[in-house]
Amino acid sequence: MTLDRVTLDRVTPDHGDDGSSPVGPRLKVDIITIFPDYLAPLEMSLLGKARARGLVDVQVHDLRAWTSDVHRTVDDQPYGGGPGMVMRPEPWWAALTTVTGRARPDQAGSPERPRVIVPTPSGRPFTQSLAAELAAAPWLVFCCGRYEGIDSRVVEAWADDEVSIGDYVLSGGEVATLVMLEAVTRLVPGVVGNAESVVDDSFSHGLLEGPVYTRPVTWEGQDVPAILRSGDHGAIARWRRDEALRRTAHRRPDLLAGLTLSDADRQAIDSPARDAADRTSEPSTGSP
Ligand code: 6GU
Repeated sequence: MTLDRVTLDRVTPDHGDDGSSPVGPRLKVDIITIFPDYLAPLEMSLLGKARARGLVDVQVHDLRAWTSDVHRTVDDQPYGGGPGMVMRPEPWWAALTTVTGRARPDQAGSPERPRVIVPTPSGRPFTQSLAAELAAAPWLVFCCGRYEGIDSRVVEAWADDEVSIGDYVLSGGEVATLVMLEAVTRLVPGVVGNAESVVDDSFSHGLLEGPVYTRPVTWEGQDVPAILRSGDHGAIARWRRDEALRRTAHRRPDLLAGLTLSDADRQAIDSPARDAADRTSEPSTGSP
């Protein structure tokens, strides 16, 4: 696949049987990067389908289109010295004015203003609740930095959020943007067929999801827990919550701190874990 300046074109809605609206996408996304090819996975899977159905509209822009020198330079040495390079403000400023349709970040009068997000390891944590917030926005712009980051004057002026996807360092914001967009777009109404599967996910209740099973009932000498085959929906719901509580207590005790637990919940946590991974691994320290 060849991806150039505006590579992943805006898609015309096809009025599919999902009831997607002919009035336009639920979510518009612009991504600015020096590596448009990195965003190729956006064509695939659930998000690719959502785009084909016109629910989500994604455009990828090559930052170098807004350079004016023959070498299309996007970086320069950092003031104050130190290793690495910093992304120059000029191409970013020009890209953001074009993509947002605003001459300046604070321009009054333009009706629609996108939420501008800068992925960076020094950002605030990306969480399920931020994903839900972004999924409710009409328009997002992701600015993918490379090297030591983007000149801070651009970020100060344009960014609504600086966001990190975890406590490790990636070489650029592209993969972080893919991660965030996968989490965000599945929350856009109509993208995931079964709305319940979105609600039921790990983190939506503040707990990790417990183990899941399908046929056959016996595999490699291990049976599916009998309770899941009992037809007793109350007992199944209690069992699932107990498993979720035990798993969360073991793997992510930090998540439990923020929850209000019943006596039954506490009892589940205090009884021995039955999950294979929980039996064999060292207890979690609570820090990532
Ligand atoms: Cl959002 N960007 C980069 N470059 N590294 C990261 C990150 C983001 N989140 C965690 N590490």
